[in-house]
Amino acid sequence: MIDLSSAGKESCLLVGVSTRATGKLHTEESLDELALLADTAGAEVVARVTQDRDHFEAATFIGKGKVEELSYLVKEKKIHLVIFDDDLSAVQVRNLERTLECKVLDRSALILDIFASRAKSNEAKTQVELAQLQYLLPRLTRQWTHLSKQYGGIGTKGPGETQIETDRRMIKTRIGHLKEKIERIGRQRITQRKGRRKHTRGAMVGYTNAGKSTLLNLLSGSDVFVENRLFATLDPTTRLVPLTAGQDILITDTVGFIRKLPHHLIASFKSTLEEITEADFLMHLVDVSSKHIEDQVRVVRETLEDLRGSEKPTLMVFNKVDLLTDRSIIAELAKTHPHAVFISATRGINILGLKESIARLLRDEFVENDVRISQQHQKLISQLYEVGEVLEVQYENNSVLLKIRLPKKDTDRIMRLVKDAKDGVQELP
Ligand SMILES: Nc1nc2c(ncn2[C@@H]2O[C@H](COP(=O)(O)OP(=O)(O)OP(=O)(O)O)[C@@H](O)[C@H]2O)c(=O)[nH]1
Ligand SMILES: [Mg+2]
Repeated sequence: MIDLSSAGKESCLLVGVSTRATGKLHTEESLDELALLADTAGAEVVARVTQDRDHFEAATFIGKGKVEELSYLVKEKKIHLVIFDDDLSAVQVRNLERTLECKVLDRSALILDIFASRAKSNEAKTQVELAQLQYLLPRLTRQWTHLSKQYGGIGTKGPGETQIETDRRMIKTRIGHLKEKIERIGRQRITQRKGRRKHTRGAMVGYTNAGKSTLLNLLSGSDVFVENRLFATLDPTTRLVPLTAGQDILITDTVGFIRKLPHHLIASFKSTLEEITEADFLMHLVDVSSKHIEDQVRVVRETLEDLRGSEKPTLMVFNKVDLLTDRSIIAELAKTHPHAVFISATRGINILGLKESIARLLRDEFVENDVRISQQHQKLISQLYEVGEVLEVQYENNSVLLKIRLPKKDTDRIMRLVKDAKDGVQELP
């Protein structure tokens, strides 16, 4: 076993493969990000290797010559860890570890490891453990067990250490328990959200490190953890934000996204991510100083599509304008994103403009309706109070007249219920 406490940081080597489809530049960018991930995980990147290749070896992912080159580098530079930017199969990891005689991880395993070290709350820990076990299950072999015990450190913490020795069946049972636990936590969340129904709710989404938590702190005067590293936030935090005189809204800040976010992670963070899908509107925060703006915007949009949150009314917010030396980018982005707002959360630039844009979006996305219902339909009346904001009430004979503001997306459904009530349909859902 290598004693990492005395050896300091684990030294690592990054490996990327560019195909004709992805191109060299894209691979380099993706490796830059992998280097940031490795740094966040506590490793020191000492070398990176790329290969142009249009087909992958079933046994080793990269070609034989490249494996030899890696093997040489690992010995020469005393490398503990080789990280591949693409997903590897269990067989590929096993073969590579055997030849290179060191630990081999892929990007998904690295991200899972970061999440494991970042998870603080019971909920986040449970979700990460579930994702790790699901990732591990098909990779669980005697060889892997042996290597993880031998090397320790990045990629082998969390449930790995305690669960790896137990058999597959026990892991499956554990997965079942974790799923139940997450479902229980999810139900508590629904109850909490119901309590917040009175306010319009927004969720902050964006690439990791875009400045979501910084902005929430500024808007609400709170103290959410902020750090210039990836995945500082795993647990959702909701805060009351004064929008205009007389209107407060709730904004939730949650986990950031990244390229190739492991599928298991998204699936097990379902209850956390529901804070996004259940919100009335989204603020998509983008780091305008990044070299890869459009790429990051695309990744966030694709992830939202997976979560079925892409239909929400969304305000694009370009943050960190204070870091721009070339301000022509703003004019360009304003053309492609006509309703976007440009701000700096740390410098407090254009925060008033941001609040005005949110208020405008809310005006555009919510509609006022006049509704007349017989007073006998108490259940429906209270439902209307739950879904919308009642602006005026009048009583006329046996009827109630409501002026109500409803989200556009709910209007059809609610108005259909009102019509059914009028037509004498007894059973209301
Ligand atoms: N220069 C500058 N830095 C900013 C600005 N907003 C945020 N930052 C910095 O960007 C880094 C990341 O900020 P966070 O608020 O933690 O970002 P996040 O989007 O919550 O990140 P995750 O929780 O990791 O997804 C921190 O070092 C912030 O100080 C800004 O307007 N200008
Ligand atoms: Mg954050």
